[in-house]
Parts: sequence; C-alpha cells; structure tokens
Amino acid sequence: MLLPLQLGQREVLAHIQDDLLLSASLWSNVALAGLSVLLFSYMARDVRSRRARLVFAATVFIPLVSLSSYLGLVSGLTAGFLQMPTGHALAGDQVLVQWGRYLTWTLSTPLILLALGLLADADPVDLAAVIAADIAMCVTGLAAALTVSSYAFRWAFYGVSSAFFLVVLYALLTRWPDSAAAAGTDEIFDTLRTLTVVLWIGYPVVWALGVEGLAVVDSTALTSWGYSLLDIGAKYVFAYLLLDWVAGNEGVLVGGPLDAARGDVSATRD
Ligand code: RET
Repeated sequence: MLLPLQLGQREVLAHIQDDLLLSASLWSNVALAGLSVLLFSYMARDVRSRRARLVFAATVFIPLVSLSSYLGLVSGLTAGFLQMPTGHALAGDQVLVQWGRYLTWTLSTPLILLALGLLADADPVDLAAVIAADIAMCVTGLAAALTVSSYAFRWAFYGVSSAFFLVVLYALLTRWPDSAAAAGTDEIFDTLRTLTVVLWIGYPVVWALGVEGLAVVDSTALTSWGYSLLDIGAKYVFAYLLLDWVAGNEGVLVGGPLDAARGDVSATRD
C-alpha cells in the first residue's frame, strides 16, 4: 500500500543532491527556519497578556511549519517527478514538482493571517472566512500543481485558486485596516500588510513563470529559489517585525474579547 510513497523518493533525493542550486534553495530555509524558532522563542520570554501571547504562539509556529516543510522537500518525501501534459512548454518531460510546499502552506498561511487578524483585532467571523478562503487557495493551488491529465485544467485550478486569493487580498486591503486603526495598531499593521500583499502576489507570479506554469523560467532550481526567497520575506522577516513590535508594545494589544473574557488583571492599557 505504501509503495507509491516509496517509489521515486530516492531518485528525487539523488536529483536534489546533484543540483547544488536546488539544494541550496531548500537548505537555506531549513537553517533560517531553525534559527527563527530559537530567536522567536527567546523573544517571547517576557510576554504576558493573552492576546500578545496568542500572537506569539501563532507566529512561532510559522517557522516550525516551515522547518517541517523544507525537511519534507529536501528529503524527497514531498516532491516528485510529474510528466507535463500536451500544451505545456515542457510537455512530455518529467518535471520535479515540490507539491509539499502547497500542502504546508495550508498550515503556515492561516497562521500568518491569524497573527495579522489578532494584531488588527479583526472581527472573528471575518477572520474565519478569510482563513477558509486562504486554505481553499492552497488546496486548489496544490491541485493546479498536481494535475497532469490536461494543461487547461492546470490553469482552471490556478484560476479558482486566484479567486480565493482575491478574497484574502480584499480583507487585507479594505476591511482589516479600519479594525487596526480602531485598535491602535495601524502603523505596524500597515507595514506588515504591505509586506504581505506584495510578497504573496509573488507566489502566483512564480507559479505562472516557473516550471509548473508557462516555463518562461524553465529551471526547477530557479523556480524553487523564487518560492524560497518569497518565504524568507513572507515568513521570517514578517514574523520578526511582528514579534519585535508586540514585545515592545504589549500594552497596545491589551483588550478586545480575548483579554476581556478572562478579566485579566495584568491586562491594562498603558
Ligand atoms: C498559487 C498558484 C495558484 C494561484 C495562486 C497561488 C498563490 C499562492 C500564495 C502562497 C502564499 C504562500 C505563503 C507561504 C508561507 O508560508 C498556489 C501559487 C493565487 C499566495 C505566504
């Protein structure tokens, strides 16, 4: 039963090990994710209020998920060769598809949105809807990458995934900024929102131009570097900026339903 999982893993591992540029795109993130977990755990040492602790908890898991994701890729477990269908620029070729990326984005991107939503003190129903759209974006993105029966269906899934992405962008650009302004977190929220919107748009661009899409860049290693560089900004830099601000401005984060629910005595505004 486990044969399909076993077949190909060693070939993928050997392929990755033989391609220095490709390995470097993966190992660099293993190292950065590991360092980020340690750094963020250290930064959490003095955080007390509930909402700030929740932001920290969600954010520390971002590099932890990333570490597992990159170990899956670098070991050959979550990548595989797929033959591209007629119509694709590399039709008939076996292309290394790093499908584990899409799978783990279904965990890491909700954490990023949760952290941003908590920072903005967004309406919980809004937050749940945005996270649902985000998960749907990742799952349909996975479908786009794995479909090899037809070139048109690859793009059909890409289109559906992009529609879900628009829902996420809509919330980030139009709904949450008002909540952040009301919560007094608008300055840091605006910085993180801009970083997030710009970098997240990079992912569908890499997909479209890289080996999975139009193959304008027909190198697996360069496509992989595209995602890896975006990951560095969208995860570690994002998380560092957020946690650095939260650690220094805990008082601003106090209040809202989470702290009020517990009647936290330490939770007073500065
Ligand atoms: C895909 C292809 C299909 C269309 C769209 C995509 C969007 C992906 C995004 C990924 C963000 C990932 C992050 C990961 C951090 O861990 C699936 C590439 C719209 C926006 C931030």
